[in-house]
Amino acid sequence: MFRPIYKHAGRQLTTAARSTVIGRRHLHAPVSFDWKDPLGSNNLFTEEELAISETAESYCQERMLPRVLEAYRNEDFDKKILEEMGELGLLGATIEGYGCAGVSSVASGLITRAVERVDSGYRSGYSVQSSLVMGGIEEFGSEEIKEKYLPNLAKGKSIGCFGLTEPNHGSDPGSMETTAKPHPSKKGYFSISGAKTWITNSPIADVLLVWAKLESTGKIRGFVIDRSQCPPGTLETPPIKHKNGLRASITGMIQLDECPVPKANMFPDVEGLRGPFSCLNSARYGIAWGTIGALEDCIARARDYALERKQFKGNPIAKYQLVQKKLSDATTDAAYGILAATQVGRLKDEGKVAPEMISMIKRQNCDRALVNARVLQEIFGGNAVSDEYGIGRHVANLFVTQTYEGQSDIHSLILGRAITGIQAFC
Ligand code: TGC
Ligand code: FAD
Repeated sequence: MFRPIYKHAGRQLTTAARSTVIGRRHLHAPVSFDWKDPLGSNNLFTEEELAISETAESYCQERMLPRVLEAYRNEDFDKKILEEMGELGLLGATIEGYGCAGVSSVASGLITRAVERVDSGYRSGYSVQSSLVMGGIEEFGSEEIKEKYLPNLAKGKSIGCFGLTEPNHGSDPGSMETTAKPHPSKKGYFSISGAKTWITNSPIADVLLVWAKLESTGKIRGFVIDRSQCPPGTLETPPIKHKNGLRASITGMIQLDECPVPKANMFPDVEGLRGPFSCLNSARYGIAWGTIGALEDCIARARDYALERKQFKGNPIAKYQLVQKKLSDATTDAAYGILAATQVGRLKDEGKVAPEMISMIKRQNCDRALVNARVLQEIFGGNAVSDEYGIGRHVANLFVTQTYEGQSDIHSLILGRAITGIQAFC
């Protein structure tokens, strides 16, 4: 009643082809292990994806990395970085048209990984611009809005921010208080009032994608607010200073006081949380790639350090088993993380991705990156405390990545709901 497996194996192949395949298996030269790509994920990428990754990695290592230490110390985001990324076609890279490159989701993941290998703060600026703002406008904006804003956002000539979180509503954005109602004196305009907080790029943003409840329906709608069109006193974006993580990124509030916004700037066809969460799907997917880039940088730094630092009879600390275990754990989690993100990226482009898959890789990769980075930090001993070794910066940043775009426990609940069918949020 059971079919022996040799009858299935090679079923689609002719006998001759099958014996060639089997023969080839034996002819393969032994493959050496590459600690930088432990499970050979590079074999899963197309030539185009590998070329895009190389461009992004070269730019990030040659142009971004030299700036990051000072930027982090001074809590300073150099907005020219977005312009440089725009020149290379890296912004909104999956979008077709409007000056964007139209690459695969895996290619965009590889870009994100390259950026976050340098710093999560730079990746944050990049993700907000590309996935949350450009992605949102591309998915939900009218043609007029797309043509007006996407080309300059793609060049990094204008900067975007995404306002969902409020002072009283973070994990639960559905309870937001920001409202939009018909403007009392400007026909064809809404008047938007409310406050958003912890908003990446807000102090320097030209284009603010803000989510607010329409007073008449109580439904959440998306509004593209153009700073240049806001009368004085109706829009303020004060920075939030003295952060202890993500210091190379700029973060602030959005304060709206009866801000007039043209009705044409409201996303016409999407209402409810589906709007912001659809944008978040892409951004969360990107974070899953990015955090592994940060972890890979921690691994490379820790490995170099462990090979150079000598303790006890002149032995490099890399000789000791406990140190090796730390490197093995981190390298394994990084390799698994890339495979999972690649799989979800492929499914995304085939239209076969469920949001819970994205929750799974966002949660897992952020958590594993943070845990492993924190353990690798121990390899540096006292030097871990010096910012010049870079590891402490990644650890502080990775705490933030585990918190924003849905804190990890929230993603556990999203997964728990999908697994059990029972809602645990409230
Ligand atoms: P819930 O009942 O689950 O859903 C409400 C509506 O939204 C739809 N939906 C989705 N649609 C598309 N993609 C998704 N991932 C979706 N998730 C939900 C859902 O189908 C439903 O649609 P409809 O048409 O039936 O109304 O809503 P809930 O209020 O129970 O949600 C609970 C919860 C916890 C899942 C949600 O609120 C949540 O995810 N909270 C986390 C908040 C969050 O992620 N905030 C991110 C702020 S932005 C940010 O952090 C940017 S940082 C960027 C950087 O610097 O890199
Ligand atoms: P809370 O919602 O108050 O949660 C606090 C804790 O309680 C968390 O551990 C959470 O998991 C837990 N918790 C809450 N509810 C439950 C529950 N039902 N069950 C179990 N545990 C629960 N937002 C934007 O809109 N745009 C941005 O660009 C942006 N950029 C950011 C940049 C930085 C540097 C930071 C730090 C945040 C940014 N955020 C942004 C906000 C971010 O998305 C929120 O901080 C995040 O969603 C968590 O919300 P909260 O801080 O209000 O925490």
